Amino acid sequence: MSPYLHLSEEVSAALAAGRPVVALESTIISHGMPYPENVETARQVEQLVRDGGAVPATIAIMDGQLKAGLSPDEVEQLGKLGLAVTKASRRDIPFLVAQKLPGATTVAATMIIAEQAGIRLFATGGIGGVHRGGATNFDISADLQELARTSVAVVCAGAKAILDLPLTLEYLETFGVPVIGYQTDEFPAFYSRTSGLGVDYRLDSPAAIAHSLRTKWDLGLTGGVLIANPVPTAYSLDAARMEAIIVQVIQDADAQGIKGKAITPFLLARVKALTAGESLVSNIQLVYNNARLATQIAVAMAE
Ligand code: PSU
Ligand code: MN
Repeated sequence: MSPYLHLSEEVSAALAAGRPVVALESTIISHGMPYPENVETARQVEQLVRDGGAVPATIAIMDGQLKAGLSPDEVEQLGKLGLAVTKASRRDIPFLVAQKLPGATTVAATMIIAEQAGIRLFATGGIGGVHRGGATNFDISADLQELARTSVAVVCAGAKAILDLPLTLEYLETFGVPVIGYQTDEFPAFYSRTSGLGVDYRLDSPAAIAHSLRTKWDLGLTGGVLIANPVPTAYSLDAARMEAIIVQVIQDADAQGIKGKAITPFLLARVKALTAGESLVSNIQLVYNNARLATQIAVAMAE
């Protein structure tokens, strides 16, 4: 095991015994939601994973180590520091470790650390993707490249409608990343259950998903898999209404010259403001829903 990797006792014991473990990211804690909802959500997600019979491994960079499994104090720290913690993707990992600075791991960085730890299932809210205008501005999340190369399955509610969803799916197709729809034929759009776009394979049970994942990796086909799980109906927001809000917030970002990795957190916060907090409620519920499904798949894979 890498000397930089630090597993909590609980995570380490579960992995050694072949018991199910679910990875969770920390950018969503520090950059994706406001305090204290972020910390409350992170704790609740861990509880849901435990209730489902798996061990949660929240992942972050701290004290010069890649950590899988955080203490409640560490989660609190990441949530309170918020934007003061560096948003860490693949490129950032060595510098944060070398300088012993904290890093909130994105989907990409969380996948890397999960794979090193031997964790195959990861639950989040939504992945990064090709941004609108991506064909000319090249704003394509490093999450997509990570899905192409790193063998971890990511359960998400699709990609946020702030992105260009058709281009995001094209990109995944080019890099051989399968997109599974859980009990749906449609790729969900994060706050909404529908996008008008399809998935590659619809699978209706955690066991069927577990079987496909095992088969892919047994075949020697390395790389990630995207499992798209629509937000529960009760928390789904109207797609047309969200589209109008998103067009507005992207204009705000352009007008304020927001660039690079600051864009996603900026857009999320603006959407929350323009929906009077409704988007945050929806965001929290879809994360819970994804944690439950990832746990069921992890349990099925351990059987
Ligand atoms: N989805 C959320 N909230 C978030 C993110 C995704 O509901 O905060 C984060 C994830 O950590 C994802 C990152 O990896 O946004 C993508 O950022 P970028 O577009 O800069 O690659
Ligand atoms: Mn970007």
